[in-house]
Order: sequence, then structure tokens, then C-alpha cells
Amino acid sequence: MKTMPNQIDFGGVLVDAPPPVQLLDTAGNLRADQPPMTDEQAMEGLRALLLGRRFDELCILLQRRGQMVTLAPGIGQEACTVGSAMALRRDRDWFIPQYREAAGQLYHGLPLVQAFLWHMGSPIGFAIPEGVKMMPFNAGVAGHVPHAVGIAWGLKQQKKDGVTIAHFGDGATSQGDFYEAANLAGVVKAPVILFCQNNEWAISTPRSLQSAAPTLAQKAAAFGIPGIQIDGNDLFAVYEVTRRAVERARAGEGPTLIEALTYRLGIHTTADDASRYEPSHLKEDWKDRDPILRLQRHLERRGTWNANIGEAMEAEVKAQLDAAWADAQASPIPNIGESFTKVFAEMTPRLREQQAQAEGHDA
Ligand SMILES: Cc1ncc(C[n+]2csc(CCOP(=O)(O)OP(=O)(O)O)c2C)c(N)n1
Repeated sequence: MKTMPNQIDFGGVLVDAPPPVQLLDTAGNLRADQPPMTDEQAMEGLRALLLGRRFDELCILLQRRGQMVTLAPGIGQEACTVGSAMALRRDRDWFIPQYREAAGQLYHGLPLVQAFLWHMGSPIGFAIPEGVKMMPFNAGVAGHVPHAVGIAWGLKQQKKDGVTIAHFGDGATSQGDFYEAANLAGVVKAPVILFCQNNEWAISTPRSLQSAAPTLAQKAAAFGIPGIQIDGNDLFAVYEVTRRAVERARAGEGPTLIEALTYRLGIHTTADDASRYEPSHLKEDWKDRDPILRLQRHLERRGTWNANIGEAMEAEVKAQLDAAWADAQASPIPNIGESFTKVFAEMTPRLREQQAQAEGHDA
């Protein structure tokens, strides 16, 4: 069925979805005839949201105790990463994170113990296991977007059927790397999804000072690719719109820019004190739009979720986190020189030099 740009086709029923696309309202009411996934999938999504949330909360506590390095939690933004990861195939589609995407990375196959290890600064955490289609997180804002486009273009050249997705923030859309990568992606029709989590802040820079463009999605017009604004706290909207973007990419139609409207409910990083610049009422205003609450409300109405089921899920997630944290603590503390060995498949002369310097001897 031919759909208009702002319509979504659910089993033959066309739903008007003016931007931002929203399929679940904040009360958990479905704004379409049918949900885009089964209740079973939605429960799996809910569990992934919860795992991401509890992982981030635990890591903040561990960082405060001095057991972890500076980290960037994704609290409040989990639907963006989990919903988009649910639209990928783990065995061939690549998830390329910025630095706040743990929830989606765990869903896409990153072992939990590794997620703990990377926050402990261990190079073991950054060595993505064979078969997991993912890059380690990247602290340089937008620095990974060219890689996502490059991998996608490479897959296309090799006639492989995979796509890539790059996650980044509103601030990243002001970076040269973003423009250069998105422009090339449009020209070569790279099978890539450019997923912007507009969480309203780039550390202390509010969205209003980031760009004079009314939406970030409209930047897509300059690259000759579609841009769509969605409700990033709505797991269903994120899943469905990403799924369609992935389908387009697989069909050879090229990239899509998705701007997901969300909010940073937590801190920028553990090195940040948001109370110095963020009006406190904003977080309060957004709390009711929490992606976890919204999905629970929806599933409760369908008879799939209730407080008891919620408690059991919490207990299961906690046990999973406790076990992985115990494994991470038991992991050997690597020698500082090992930090240099996982950068490329083969170490370059410059890396060898840096490794020797760090270890305190001549190369
Ligand atoms: C290239 C680069 N410039 C500056 C920084 C410092 N920095 C770290 S996070 C950040 C804000 C990024 O904001 P945004 O892209 O909106 O993502 P968010 O952190 O909100 O997820 C900045 C400026 C950096 N890490 N990399």
C-alpha cells in the first residue's frame, strides 16, 4: 500500500502520524488500530528498557564509590536505543553508539559483563566479541558517524544485506563530522540510519541555542534524504519508524535521518552538575512521559502487565545485574599496555610507541 510520508501502514490500516510520530500517548493509549509488535515482543522491550535503566543507576552508584570511571547514563532515553535495536537483525545489522546507549547495546548483544568492564576502564570491555555487530562507544561527539556511513557503504559495495545505525545527540548535529558523513551517505545511498536523540541538552547548551532550525529532522533535506521527527519516549514509534527506515535502506533506497524527541532525565555524565544550569521543573515535566511508565500503562491495559509481574521482572533484572557485576569484579585487571592492542587488528608503529611510553620503556 502506498503511504504518504506522514502515514504509517498497520496491516492495511493507514494511520495519520503527523510529526512527531507517536503511536502510544503518555497515558499508554494506542493511537493506531494495532500495535506494531506482539505483546510478547513488547514485554521483551520493557525488560530491555528496565535492564538499561537499572544498569545505568547501578553504575552511577558504583562510580560514586570510586569503582567506575566517568560515564554517561541514558536514563529517560532508553526507548530510543532499545526500540531502534529491536528493528535490527543482530547477525547482520550494525549498532554504532555515541556514549549513552547501553540499553540498546545490551539488547543488540553486548554481554552485560563487558558493559560493566568498559565503565571500569578495562580494555576488555572495549573488545567487542566476535559476531556482535557493534563498535565500542565513542567519546568524541559525532566522531563515529563517518564510521557508521563507511561501514554501511562497505556493506553495500560487498553486496551484503546489512544496515548500520548511528546514535548521536542534538549537539552532534552541529558537528562537521555529522554533515560530512550525512552528505556522503545521501550521495552513495549508504544503508544507514542516522538516529538523533534530541534530549534537549548538549551538556549545558539547550536545544534553543544549538540550532536555529525549527527541527533537526529537516536537516535531512540538505542531504537529499528523508528526515522524520518522532516521539523518542514511545517504544512503538521508535521501533516502527526505525523498522521502516531499515526496510528502505535494505531495499537500496539509502539513508534516513530520524530525530527522536526525548529528555535527559538524569545527568549528562557523572562529571556534570545539571542543577547549575537546568531549571528543575523541566525534569519534573518530563517524568510522566517516561518510556518505561508509558509502556507499562499500555501493557497493563492489555492485561499483560501488572504490579506483580513488574516486581518479578525487577527481581530478575537485579539478579542478572548482580551476577554480571560479580563476574566483572573477578575479571583480571589488565596491564596498561593492553589499552593499545585493541585499536586496530594490527598495531601501528605509532601505537607501539605510545604503548611503550605508557609502560615506561623504549619501543
Ligand atoms: C568533538 C567533541 N567536542 C566536544 C566534546 C565535549 N562534549 C562531550 S559531550 C558534549 C555534548 C554533546 O551533546 P549531544 O550531542 O547533544 O549529546 P548528549 O550528550 O546530550 O547525548 C560535548 C560538547 C567532545 N566529547 N567531543
